[in-house]
Amino acid sequence: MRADIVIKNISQLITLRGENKPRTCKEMSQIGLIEDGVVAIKEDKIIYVGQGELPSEIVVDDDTMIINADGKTVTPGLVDPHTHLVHGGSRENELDMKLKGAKYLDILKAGGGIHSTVRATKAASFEELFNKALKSIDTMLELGLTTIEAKSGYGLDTENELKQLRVAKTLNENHPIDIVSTFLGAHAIPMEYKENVEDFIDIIINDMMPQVQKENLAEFCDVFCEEGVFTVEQTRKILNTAKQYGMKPKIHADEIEPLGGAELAAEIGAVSADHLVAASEQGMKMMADKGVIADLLPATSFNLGIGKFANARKMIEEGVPVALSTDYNPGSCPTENIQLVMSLASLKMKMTPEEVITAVTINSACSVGRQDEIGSIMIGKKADLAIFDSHNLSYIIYHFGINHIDKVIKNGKLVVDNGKKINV
Ligand code: IZC
Ligand code: ZN
Repeated sequence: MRADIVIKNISQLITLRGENKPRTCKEMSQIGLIEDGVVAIKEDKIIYVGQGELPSEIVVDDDTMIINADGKTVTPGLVDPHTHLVHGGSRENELDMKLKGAKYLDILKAGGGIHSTVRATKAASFEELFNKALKSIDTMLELGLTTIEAKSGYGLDTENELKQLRVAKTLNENHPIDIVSTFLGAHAIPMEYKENVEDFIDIIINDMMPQVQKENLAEFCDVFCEEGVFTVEQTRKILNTAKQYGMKPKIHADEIEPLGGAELAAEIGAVSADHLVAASEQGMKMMADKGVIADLLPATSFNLGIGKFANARKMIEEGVPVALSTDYNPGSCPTENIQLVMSLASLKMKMTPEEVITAVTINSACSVGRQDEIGSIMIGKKADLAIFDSHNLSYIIYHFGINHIDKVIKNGKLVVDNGKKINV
């Protein structure tokens, strides 16, 4: 078979080969490392993965692009399963409040936080939202991400929730990064519904959800289950209804207060429970039992400055599959940098480099339901690859805060070279 692209002399080829299932416990350390690795690609698929030279059945001709990756590390394209990509405005005004001691939930309660981004998102046109999000996904691509999840949640009315989701859909159709959409109409309670939350939930269920389904705008549904936002009962009702509309549940669970979000995620069979900084041990055990993925977001803990990180070690030891995300959003985590998240996961949550790379590839692919196509470097899978200018995996995590990407291949096409997006 003729190869379109060959990557050879790879110092560390991290395949993550194995079953297309979430990995936990010791499986999170089994990364399928090949030294002096070689990968061949035809069209948008991987056709060979091995060591040393290519076998004779893989034909290389004058048109084959040969990439010499001597001194470099190759991983599956990274996957970010939790972002709030599409939004208007920014919230640098909260920095000063935070420095003076204001808490995230107090700012929200006073009509700032998510509410201020809702105002900016409603005021923004489709084009403005598109252009702002485009800048962010270009950055994400240059950092090695090839698939991301993106949530709505800054419209909080039907028209503006749909506007956000349509922006994500159009971006998906026009950008190398694949975007998996999540409907997060239950992200905050609009100030005018403070005294009658059930009326707002009725709008989410009876107005927003049918429209989202009709236009096929979201695969997942998420709820911000938190003190002063949506209760466990309300979250249960919203997500059980979402299932009837064909959306798979995710939960912003136990981010700040231990409400029982982890337990609820297990009870309703959520694909993932995200944050879990305050999750109970019982909740973790229930998640392990039901195979709910823990999407952990250590850059959010870092930025909120609460000094508390999710107990990743306990989760991995209890058998919960762990994924990692940026949580890119204008409030609690204004960064697109998944490589910084990888360093924070290691430094602050004591995850090993092997566990970290598992968490941003196959486990995060599972968290967005794409494990059969992406998340590992195996014959037949999509040719989504990240090439790091680093002799080994540990160096990427140890040398923190910068972009180590040399090249990115998405769907079998070179889309980033020398760390910069190229026009394809
Ligand atoms: O805009 O503050 N936690 N949602 C739940 C967020 C953070 C995003 C925001
Ligand atoms: Zn979030």
